[in-house]
Amino acid sequence: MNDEPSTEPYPDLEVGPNEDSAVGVAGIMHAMLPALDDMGIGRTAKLSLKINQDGGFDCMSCAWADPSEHRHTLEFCENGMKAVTWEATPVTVPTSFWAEHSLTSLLDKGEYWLGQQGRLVEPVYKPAGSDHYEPISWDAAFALVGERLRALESPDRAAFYTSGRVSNEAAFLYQLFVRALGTNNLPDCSNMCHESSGTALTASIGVGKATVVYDDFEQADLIIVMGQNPGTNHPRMLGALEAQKRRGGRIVAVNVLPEAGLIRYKNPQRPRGIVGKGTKLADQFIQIRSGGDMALLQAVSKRVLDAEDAAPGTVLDHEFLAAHTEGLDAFRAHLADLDEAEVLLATGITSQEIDELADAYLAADRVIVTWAMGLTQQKKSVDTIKEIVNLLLLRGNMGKPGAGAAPIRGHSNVQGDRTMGIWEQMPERFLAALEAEFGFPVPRGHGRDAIKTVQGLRDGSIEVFIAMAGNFVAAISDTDASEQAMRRAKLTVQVSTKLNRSHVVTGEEALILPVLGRTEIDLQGGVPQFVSVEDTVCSVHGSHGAIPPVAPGLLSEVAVVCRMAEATLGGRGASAGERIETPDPRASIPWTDFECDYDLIRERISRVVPGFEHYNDDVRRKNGFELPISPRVRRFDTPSGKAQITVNELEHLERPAGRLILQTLRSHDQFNTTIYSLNDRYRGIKKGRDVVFVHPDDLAELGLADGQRVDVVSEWPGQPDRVLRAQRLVAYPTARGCAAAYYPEANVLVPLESAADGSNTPVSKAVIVRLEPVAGA
Ligand SMILES: Nc1nc2c(c(=O)[nH]1)N[C@H]1C(S)=C(S)[C@@H](COP(=O)(O)OP(=O)(O)OC[C@H]3O[C@@H](n4cnc5c(=O)[nH]c(N)nc54)[C@H](O)[C@@H]3O)O[C@H]1N2
Ligand SMILES: Nc1nc2c(c(=O)[nH]1)N[C@H]1C(S)=C(S)[C@@H](COP(=O)(O)OP(=O)(O)OC[C@H]3O[C@@H](n4cnc5c(=O)[nH]c(N)nc54)[C@H](O)[C@@H]3O)O[C@H]1N2
Ligand code: SF4
Ligand SMILES: [Mo]
Repeated sequence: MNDEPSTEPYPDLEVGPNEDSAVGVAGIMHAMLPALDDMGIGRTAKLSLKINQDGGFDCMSCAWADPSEHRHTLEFCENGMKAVTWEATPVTVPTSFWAEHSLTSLLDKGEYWLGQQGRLVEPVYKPAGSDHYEPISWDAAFALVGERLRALESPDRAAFYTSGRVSNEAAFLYQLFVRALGTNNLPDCSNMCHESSGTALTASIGVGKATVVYDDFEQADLIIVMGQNPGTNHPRMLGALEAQKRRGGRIVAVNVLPEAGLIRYKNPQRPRGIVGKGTKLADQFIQIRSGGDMALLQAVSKRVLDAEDAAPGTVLDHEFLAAHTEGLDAFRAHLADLDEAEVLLATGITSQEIDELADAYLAADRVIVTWAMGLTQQKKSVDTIKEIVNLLLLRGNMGKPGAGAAPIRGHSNVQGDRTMGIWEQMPERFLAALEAEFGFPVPRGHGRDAIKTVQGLRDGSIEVFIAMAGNFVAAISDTDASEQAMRRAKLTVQVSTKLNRSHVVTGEEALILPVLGRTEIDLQGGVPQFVSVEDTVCSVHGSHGAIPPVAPGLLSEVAVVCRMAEATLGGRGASAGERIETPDPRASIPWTDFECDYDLIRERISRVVPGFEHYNDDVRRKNGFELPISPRVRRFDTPSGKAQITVNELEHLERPAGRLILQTLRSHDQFNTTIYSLNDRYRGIKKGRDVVFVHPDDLAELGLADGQRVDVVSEWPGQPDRVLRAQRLVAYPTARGCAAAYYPEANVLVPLESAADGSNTPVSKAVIVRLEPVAGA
């Protein structure tokens, strides 16, 4: 470990009461004023009218879907506007910056400051032994990448990270390049995010995606929102929830925290949202103990089965179960022994609350369950999500309008990236199709995921790390260990729009390759190109840049991939740096053509990826097209052809005496590692991030007080303590025994070894910590 994990001190921190409603005019004002300030009126107006519109650009923030019909003139939310403003700022990093700032000096700067420096506009290179980046030409930069990759003993000694903002077109070419090079080392942000959802859903229903479309939300009788804070992270989802409420639907929120957006919503598009109290959203709010969801779901399923026993033939959807599922009997036998006392201990709620949820479930013909990180970043995430599927299947809540499973994705194109092959373990079907289309032997062994990449960097088996977007060292768990590992790399390359921590913590040699953002017009040979993305309900549509690039000479992500590939593979071979004998098909992948005309990329995709057969036509349709998802038509592509009702051993997190279970989460003014401002309006925090939220009764029990400063210490057997220094305690209505602190700062506390069973996702939502008062504070 480093001696002192770095956190920024915030001398002006203010703590006020938390709020119980989200958005409204205040929200839009909060977004528009900084936008006007940073971008000016012309840029702001142009971008506001183009965001999420047909023929405009896709909001680069979250993966929430756009309405299929009836779009508003202004079709975005507060946090979408913050993301646009952050990217489309006219401020750029000047050439003098690199000479003025050593890497060592930049280590003291936080993500907020780094982002404030503006857009990256020229490629820069840090030679081995130097403490500074310096400008480098594009050609020299690509030549260097090619040389270093070809010099590797094996392509498996490089890892190629992707963050979920990357377009389908760039992602497809990137994985093509990586597989042509000869490795499946394609870790991505999904490994830290919804991997658990993909793993569970694929096992249970044969596909790792949502089984609902946009319009299903409005038609649901009941929506259960679990482990998700939509008011901040998917704000326009509140509009869909409000629409469902207006049709008489019910909502149950299951969360550790009373998040404002789950309780009440003031829709700025409707008069009531501007002047009134807004719409009450959650009919029932279940304040669950961290990690208690599996117990809750099993307990509800048991009540459903009991109801069936009491009135045989009337409760379960027998027709559906018989035709489309297997495993019911074993499930029933397993739940017969469910120990209610253990459930109550795991969830921290009462039997009556569980009854109420079960009654709501039984009363509804159409149920959707949505979830996000509160469920996926737990030790037992995969089994928990399988229990969601179990519950839904019991009453046939899949493959009918208004019903289904809906993991709500994070990054705006994280799902599309996976569809395009960004995954270290793509299925054989995809790899074979890629091989047939391009004619080179595609590697088959599984590659490295995010955690295994850090382990490879640490033990020296990964020497080159290349990242398409993202901020890997800040996003991955165990910051100190991960940073130390990254420093062992021979070369690190970051393809980015703005500065972040991953540019500062580098390998021996390092490159930053700046790219166009989604707001910007992408001209190739004078012809504007567009890209495409897939949202959380598998709808694919185009994204067209709206404003001129912030500086001349920036390349698109597609161009960067093409040139990197050309410089690496052009006539040269996959393994051991050997020359590929022509006509090796790898040497003839037409990278230059792809760079000039993105239709050519989509044409190749249409021959490799199912659902994209008419890509170039379909993507040009108004509002794009929907991918076929088998469970929506009650087809389950599991080995037996049936949806699996699974048996999962109940396990919950034990909390040792004097300890708390800490979750790491997002403030309202950040996008992952990007910090827009130091405020977290709904939770009452201003001008600072060095806080830890704890229940007042737990504070009292631990002999601590609101306002006091504490070191937050995480423990892992056999390892030295990990410490987040001097956080201000905030008495907060979280579930008892649970605490919360902001990600990415709190990543210093998450042990690399602490990962979800089956998905290897870092357990970012359940870190056992103790709080130690800071002397004199
Ligand atoms: N503005 C903005 N939008 C974003 C992002 C952003 O950073 N900013 N990030 C994007 C990305 S990549 C993602 S993945 C999503 C993340 O979207 P979320 O998953 O909503 O993000 P988190 O802030 O991690 O919030 C986790 C929620 O789960 C709850 N929770 C924690 N533990 C448990 C538990 O054990 N059980 C239950 N039931 N609840 C629990 C927390 O209290 C919190 O409300 O948002 C995306 N959208
Ligand atoms: N403790 C803890 N850790 C977590 C989480 C948590 O809840 N708790 N959440 C996890 C989750 S869900 C995720 S998804 C990961 C996120 O991990 P990442 O996706 O790696 O992180 P981001 O902060 O989204 O990446 C932001 C950077 O992307 C670059 N960027 C932005 N836009 C573009 C673009 O258009 N093109 C290019 N090339 N670059 C761009 C910018 O340089 C910016 O600094 O973090 C994970 N880590
Ligand atoms: S809900 Fe998500 S995608 Fe939609 S405008 Fe808001 S931030 Fe952007
Ligand atoms: Mo995410």
